Amino acid sequence: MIDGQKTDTRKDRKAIASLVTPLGEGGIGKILVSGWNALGIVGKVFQGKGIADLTEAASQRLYYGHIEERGQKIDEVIVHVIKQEDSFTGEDVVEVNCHGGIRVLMRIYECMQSAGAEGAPWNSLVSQSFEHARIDFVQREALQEIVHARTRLGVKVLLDQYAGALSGVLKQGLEIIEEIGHFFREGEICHNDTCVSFLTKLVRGLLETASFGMALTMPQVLVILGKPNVGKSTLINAILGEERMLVHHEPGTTRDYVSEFISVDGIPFELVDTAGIREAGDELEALSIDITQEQLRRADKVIAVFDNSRPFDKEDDEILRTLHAWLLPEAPGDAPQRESVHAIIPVMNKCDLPAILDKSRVESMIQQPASFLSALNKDGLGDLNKKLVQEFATVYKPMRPVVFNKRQYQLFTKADSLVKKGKEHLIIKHKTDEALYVIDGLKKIFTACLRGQE
Ligand SMILES: Nc1nc2c(ncn2[C@@H]2O[C@H](COP(=O)(O)OP(=O)(O)OP(=O)(O)O)[C@@H](O)[C@H]2O)c(=O)[nH]1
Ligand SMILES: [Mg+2]
Repeated sequence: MIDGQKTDTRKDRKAIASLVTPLGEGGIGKILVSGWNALGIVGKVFQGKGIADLTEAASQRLYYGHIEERGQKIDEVIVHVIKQEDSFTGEDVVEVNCHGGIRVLMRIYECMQSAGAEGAPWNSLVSQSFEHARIDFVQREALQEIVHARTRLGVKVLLDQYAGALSGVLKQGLEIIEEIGHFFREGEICHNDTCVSFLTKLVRGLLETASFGMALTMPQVLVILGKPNVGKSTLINAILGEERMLVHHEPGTTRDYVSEFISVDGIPFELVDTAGIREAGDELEALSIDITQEQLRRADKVIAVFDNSRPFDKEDDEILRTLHAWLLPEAPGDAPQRESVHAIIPVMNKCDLPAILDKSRVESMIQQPASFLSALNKDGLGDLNKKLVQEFATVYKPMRPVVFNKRQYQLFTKADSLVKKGKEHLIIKHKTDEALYVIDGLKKIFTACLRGQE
């Protein structure tokens, strides 16, 4: 009876068909059909060479043939059959490899739907895999992030998390939590102090990887700010290594903002050039300054550029005031939004010319040592790059567990404060109730991280 019910729910669920390659011109396109009856569905429209009925296909085999609808050939294809026991989704999978191109791909996609599959985005396959416990929630998140990764390092770290680096440590943590819990419930001898200190280190260690991991999956917005003509666009060109930004000796060259993605030691940034801030002379200038302010609001970091070859003036002062306002809390009473330590990087540009600027005016306000460089000659960029990534441990070791999104970060922040608050209870053996409360809380957090519940 129970078995019968199981089979029914399985059969109630429709197979899904997903376009797993982008719709566009290309040598090959791929559609995946996944579900208990995937072979039957594809079999309705597949005329294979040497195989009359696709449901009799062997797992992990390729079959050549055509997709046909009402006797009309739609495309020449190679299908790859992967039976449930071998498949990523945990259900039977048929990969239909056809020619690339919007028309062919869409037509076959429609055929699969007429044959009984439900059209779904590619990440539904990842969800199916999660539902069948082929992967846990952290692995699912890693897999979904890989397609958005901007740098090679990002892909590497996410692939390791998909392979189970973070999940492994979480499972290890759960075992330790169980062990400590067991001690309190049964009063058995265990090396409790060692367990607790191991757990504390584990949570702390994971939390410390979060800024690195989140920087990989959510590129920081890096805004270049400065009064007109200090060399902002030249600096961006130097960083990008190409003449992308419009540079001109007249102040006010950049009117709109331009952004580009860059990688510094594998950490992605969205680099935003802006119009120089100063008192607006005309309406167009006022508009470009508004656009700069708007970009500033979404900035995670600011490179504040000053001209080292000219005296500090009212316009530079305006930049310092703008930066000061940027650091302030959004509403009175809120915590400051940004830590000034890593958020503002002062840059003295045009160091190929004699130094005139009084740098102490800048450094005293920003409280950061400035980078001295010449954007024109591409001199001194190494120091700036170092400052951009100084807060991230970019020397990555294979299979290191890394916290890589906000959800995980928030869970570990909770775990960290729980461990901190409950540490004494966990070590002092007679405070059983308090200890069990902490243990229960930690167990919930670790489980939520692995299974995806709140
Ligand atoms: N000597 C020297 N000149 C530079 C340097 N960097 C930029 N310049 C020159 O300064 C002028 C202005 O450069 P831009 O990069 O357009 O300056 P900007 O800050 O983007 O100016 P706006 O877009 O007008 O706000 C150009 O003539 C550049 O060639 C430098 O390091 N040394
Ligand atoms: Mg410019």
